[in-house]
Amino acid sequence: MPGTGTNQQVIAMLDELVRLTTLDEESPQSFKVRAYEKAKLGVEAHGEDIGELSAAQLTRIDGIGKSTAAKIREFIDTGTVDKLERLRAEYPPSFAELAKIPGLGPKTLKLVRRELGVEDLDALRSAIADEKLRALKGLGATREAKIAKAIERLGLTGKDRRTPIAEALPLARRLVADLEAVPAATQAAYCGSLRRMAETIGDIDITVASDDPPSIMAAVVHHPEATEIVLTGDTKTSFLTSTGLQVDVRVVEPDQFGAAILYFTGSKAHNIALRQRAIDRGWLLNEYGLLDGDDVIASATEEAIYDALGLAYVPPPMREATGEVPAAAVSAAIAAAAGDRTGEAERDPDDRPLPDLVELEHIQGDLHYHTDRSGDGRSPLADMVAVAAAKGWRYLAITDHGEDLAINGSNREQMLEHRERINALQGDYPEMVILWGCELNIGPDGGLDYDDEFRALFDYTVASVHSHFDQDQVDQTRRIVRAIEDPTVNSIGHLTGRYIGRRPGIELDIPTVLDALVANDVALEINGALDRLDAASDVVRRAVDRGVKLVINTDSHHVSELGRMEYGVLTAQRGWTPRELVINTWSQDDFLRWARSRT
Ligand code: DGT
Ligand code: CA
Ligand code: CA
Ligand code: ZN
Repeated sequence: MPGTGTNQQVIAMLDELVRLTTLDEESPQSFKVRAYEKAKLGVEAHGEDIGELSAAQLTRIDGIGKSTAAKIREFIDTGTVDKLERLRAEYPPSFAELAKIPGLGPKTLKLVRRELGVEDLDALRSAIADEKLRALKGLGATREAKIAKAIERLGLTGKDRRTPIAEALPLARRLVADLEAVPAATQAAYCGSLRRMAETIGDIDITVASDDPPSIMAAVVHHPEATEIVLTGDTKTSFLTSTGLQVDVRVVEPDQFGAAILYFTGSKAHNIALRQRAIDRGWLLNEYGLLDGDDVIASATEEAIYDALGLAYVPPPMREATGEVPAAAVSAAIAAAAGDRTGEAERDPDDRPLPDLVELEHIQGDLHYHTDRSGDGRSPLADMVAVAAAKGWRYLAITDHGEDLAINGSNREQMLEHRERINALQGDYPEMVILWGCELNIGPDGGLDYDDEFRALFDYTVASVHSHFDQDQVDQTRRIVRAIEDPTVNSIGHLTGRYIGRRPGIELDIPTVLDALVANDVALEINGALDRLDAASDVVRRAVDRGVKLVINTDSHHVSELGRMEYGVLTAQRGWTPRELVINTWSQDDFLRWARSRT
């Protein structure tokens, strides 16, 4: 097993077993599927490395049965699992990915394969175009049309297919960690749209610095997640994962690593703007370096290249050629003129520098956070509070679901009892203020849980949409504005309720919503869950332009989910968010003063 992250690789393996076994058994409810799923949750919740555990020891972990333990052991020892290999042979990635299409369950999918010989997306699309699906037993024209629409919605269109960031980013991080651990590698990074925090990804681009490319290529070819090798050469290998996602791995010389990751991060339009600045100076910029004839001006780091081009460093999420290059030039000019008053005076006030961007280390607390008081929460209050304190947070809002969210919500008595338990914990955490909060549910007409008096009791609230996604834009906008205007609401959670690649969010008139947020001094959440990233970065940027206050949250439901804060911050950066607008970068005093002025 290469390098670190054994648990992560086991989780990925179990995930693949879940998907392929669901297809094989034709049901997500099958005993085997549930066994793999439970084992996956067990490994996720298990804090320590499982690489050295025997099969018998593995069964002592919650959720892992005897037969799954044997498979995990087989995987750790041999890098593969016989059962999985057989499933992969039966359901290759290009076929298995069709199971992602809503409305095309395993039974139907296999029927379509058997009757029409459909083995991949292109074949499925032409079968639909030829109206062949509707003729199959139990299907019909309506279902055929639904499936066609679902394919469009997923963006699963042949070469243009895009993968949600929630699937691509964890995989890319595992691959980078494994490649960095190869002795021949000096550095590794994922680049491309993924490093820019785009919501969907065409393919994963990984760059590795090494003097020994063959060793790196060999490690890539033998990686357990490289299901199908597309091409392999001296310095580049491309492969497909089990879900059909393409990964390109390139090896570069260590002293050219900066130029390479700059080039392969893009965007293409950003690269073109940089190259133009190089040309204006009589130089050349490419993936090997910034060059003046045969002389290398800079190549080892991105910072050195930006600096040589007279630019401040541009963080990857901003590299979309939407004004960041001129702004970086202004920033660099200001830095160069620091202390030189004449230079400062001559600056055109329209020439705006890069914002004083929010960073992960600025974050002081989390303000959307669940415990097992919520029906969908998976860790107890004491554990959730302990991991938050370990992060060094100065404030934390416990926001379990209000009573309107069927099954998952809590009634008044349960909430009041919860307050007692929260208050009892406060004494153990003198550095961190723990707020008794609530995630209010925004009803179809904008109404909220409980009544005005009871809601006013909470120290802090986040109000969010969890249902009724189909109303028109006028009604949805009115719904959200009504919630914003409620005096007991501090913030709006996951604005549109979208799940990237699975469910479009509600339609809103964004300027109207942003104006209401400013007028009522309510904060807009950037939810860091990778399948949400909501509000999206383009909405965030419009919010920033209007001075809307923002809050970056994890919406954690389990102690393993606090890492989402980083994704929220990167999304904020993609929306050009300055630190001062983000309320959870504020000091404890400033934040509490603001929160209390509202409710
Ligand atoms: P994706 O994969 O479609 O989500 O988007 P990217 O941005 O990752 O695009 P990709 O994978 O085709 O290429 C990775 C980066 O390589 C891209 O962001 C910029 C750079 N690149 C690729 N082709 C060109 C090119 O023709 N000109 C320039 N200047 N840069 C390129
Ligand atoms: Ca890419
Ligand atoms: Ca690529
Ligand atoms: Zn929540």
